[in-house]
This record gives sequence, C-alpha cells and structure tokens, in this order.
Amino acid sequence: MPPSSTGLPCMLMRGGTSKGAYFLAEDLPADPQQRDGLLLRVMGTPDPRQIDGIGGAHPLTSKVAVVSRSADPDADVDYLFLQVGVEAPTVSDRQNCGNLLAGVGPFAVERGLVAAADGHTRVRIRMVNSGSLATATFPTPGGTVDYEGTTAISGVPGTAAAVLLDFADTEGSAGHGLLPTGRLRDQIDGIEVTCIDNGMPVVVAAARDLGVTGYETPAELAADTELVERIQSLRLKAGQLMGLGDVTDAPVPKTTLVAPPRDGGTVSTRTFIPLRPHASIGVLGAVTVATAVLLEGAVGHDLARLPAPGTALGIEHPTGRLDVEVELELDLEPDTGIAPPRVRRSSLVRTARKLFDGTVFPRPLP
Ligand code: NQM
Repeated sequence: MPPSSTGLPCMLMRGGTSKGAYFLAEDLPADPQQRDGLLLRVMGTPDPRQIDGIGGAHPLTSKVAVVSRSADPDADVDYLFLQVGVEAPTVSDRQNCGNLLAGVGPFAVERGLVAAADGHTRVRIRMVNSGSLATATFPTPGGTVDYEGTTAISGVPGTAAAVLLDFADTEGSAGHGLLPTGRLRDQIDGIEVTCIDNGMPVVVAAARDLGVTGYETPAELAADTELVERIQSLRLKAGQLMGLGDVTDAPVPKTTLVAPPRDGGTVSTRTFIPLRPHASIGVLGAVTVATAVLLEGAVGHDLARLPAPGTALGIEHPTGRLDVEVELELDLEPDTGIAPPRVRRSSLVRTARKLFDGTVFPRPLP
C-alpha cells in the first residue's frame, strides 16, 4: 500500500520560532530523491497555501527534521534538517536550522532513541547538514519530557520549558570557513558587506546602505520590491564569492540588514530568508550575526553597542530579541601578526513544544 493510504508516523513540533514535521529516518525512504518527493506531498508543496498538506505556507513553517541514532561516538542522535519550499517544489539540505534543533532532543526522548534522566536530560546532536555538534539540555522530571515552563522567547506567545542549546564547531557550516570570501568585508553592488558563516551563511549589510532604517516591519520590507530585488542581486553575487555557486534556488545565503540597537540590545536586525523577511531571526543566523558584530572591521561592528565581554549579545529583531553567547579566540598568530578569528563556543536558550503526534497522509502520487 502506498504511504498516501498507510500514512507515516510524524510528530509536529514547534521548535523555537519555527514549526516542522519531525520524522524518524527509518520511517522515510532511504533514497533522498524518493524521500524528498514524499516530503513535498506531506507538506502540500508546491502551493502558496500548502492547502493539501501540513506545511504552514511560510518557509518558517515548512520544515522537516529527520532524526536517527548516531554512529558518531560524540553524538547521541543525528539530525538532518530539510527546508521544504512553499511555492517551488524544492527540498534543500543546504542549511541548518537551530530553531527546529530545539525540538530534536525532546523528540529523541519521545521516540525512545535516548533514555531520559530524572531531572534534566542532555542530548548530543550531530547536525548532519554541517557536521557540527550541538548539545540540548531540557527538563525531564520522572524521565518524561516536560514542555511546560516559565521561559518566554520573543516571537512565541506564552511560556514553555527552556531548552538550552550549546554549539561547537559551527564555523564554516557550508564548508568555506568563518569568512568564506577570505575577507572581513567585500563590496558588492557598491555596498559594503560582511560574508560570514558561524552556523549559517549570512551576508551582513548596514540597513542605511540599502536606503532603509532597519526598523521596518517584515510586511513593509516585503512590500518594498526594489529592496527585495537588491537583496537578491547581493546574495547571488555573494553566493559566488562565498563558494556556494549559483544560489538562485538555494535557501542560503541569508541577508541580514543591521542598524543600531533600539531596545537595550546589541544590534538591530532584519533578515531575509532568503528573500522573505524573517518574522524574527534564525538561531544560527543570530549566532552568525553576533559573531560578525564582535569582529572589528566587519559590517555591524561599528553600529553595535557591545556588551561587556562574557555577556550575551542581544540580537534585536522584528518581534523582540534573541540573546546569544558567542566566545571567540582573537589571539594574534605570533608568526604573521594576523588574527584569524576562531569560535570557541556559542549558546542560547529556546523553547519547543509537541503539537501533535500521529500519522500523516501524504497527497497521493498523480
Ligand atoms: O538560523 C530560518 C529559523 C531559520 C533557521 C532561516 C534557523 C537558524 O528561524 O538556525 O533557525 O534562516 O531560514 O528557523
């Protein structure tokens, strides 16, 4: 019987400020082409409303997490993130998602991949898209996941249990290092940009250089078609410079417009993913922008109000603020006197929630 009749086990979860379908790898076809075809039919893509599937008609709610036990001795589970297109029939593994990552630890416990401790459980997660490692720590009183708690994150109503995410080795998630062009700054279309990747390839530009304040709402930015065209031109050229090739159909690089902070944070941001304005900012996107503003000479550094060393950076976004800790090594190399920046670690807090657990029925094949 085809999956459209038998269905597939699936858990829908909110992870941070995103929402996605979580699957065990063993419940999906092993062949990536077959898997992706099935996921398009699960989500209801291509269709701007995703009306015949469970996608939420926006890139932030058209996401999939594929989870399995890990063969890596440093990890408990493997997490593959897949961005499913909305209007276009695309499934991309070219980026991480730190928001869906928040649900991966709880999902692994729910599906019996990891035994929960009584109190808190720590799950070591290999992010298959980039090969980097993350550790998620979340409450499991009595050995079951507790989603309820008192932590509020911007962009999500109410409160829930905190999921602490610690990252290592996020530099160069796309395989071309922290500064993929080899420079702190580049000029593209006459605009100064910093192309950077500390978990997410991002083009950072000052909002004022693109003729906006950087405090517009996502709807205002989306309506500015000339701006969106300039963003597309920037990211297509940046993609080439960053070694990503032709990124016309790729979800990366993202573009983040930065401006001075307005609400007590470090820097204000407006992010395009890759062309739609983000309602907030991605997790690894925020880690990457925070890294840029810490680097003297990078775009954003001069606009930022940097906190005392060792304190979290407040990345302001359209619906609030995401606080991230990033520790860099900025020691000069004795031989060259040059300081290639290295990232020691980063961390932040998210929340996640199980929304439903059941069987999803993909649209039948035509
Ligand atoms: O940057 C959106 C999101 C993301 C990705 C995007 C993310 C991250 O908000 O780690 O979380 O940049 O497409 O979920």
